[in-house]
Amino acid sequence: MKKVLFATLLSAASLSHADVVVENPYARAVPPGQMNSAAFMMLKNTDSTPVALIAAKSDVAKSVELHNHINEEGVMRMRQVKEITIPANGMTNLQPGGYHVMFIGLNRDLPEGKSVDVTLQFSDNSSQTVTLPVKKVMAGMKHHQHKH
Ligand SMILES: [Cu+2]
Repeated sequence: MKKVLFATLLSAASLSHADVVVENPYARAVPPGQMNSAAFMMLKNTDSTPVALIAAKSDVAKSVELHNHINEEGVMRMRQVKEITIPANGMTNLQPGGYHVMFIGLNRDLPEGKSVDVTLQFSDNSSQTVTLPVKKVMAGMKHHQHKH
């Protein structure tokens, strides 16, 4: 159903998404009551021109943003970014401590073992919906919380 709606919105655009390959996507499991979480994945660009992830959507959270971590004088802070570029014939890794898709205001709990659908929109007007397993994320995640 969602995909049909999306296809209508993008009717004039190419629906091909052969250029970007999404590998190993997952969402971070969080304890019940937690407001925010994040998703990570490897984005591979198989085309000879750069492309960018420009938006992400999901019904799992009230708002979904693209974020990066920036080290400011030794303190890791999250910043919203307009886009995440994937170089020509290259790859960009969304990982804990770096780029991520931020879920703000979770609409439901995210225990390990569940899954989340996220639609990724790219600068070439392509989009794709991926199903992310919810996993526990170990190292490096202390910095990820919105507590600073
Ligand atoms: Cu974030």
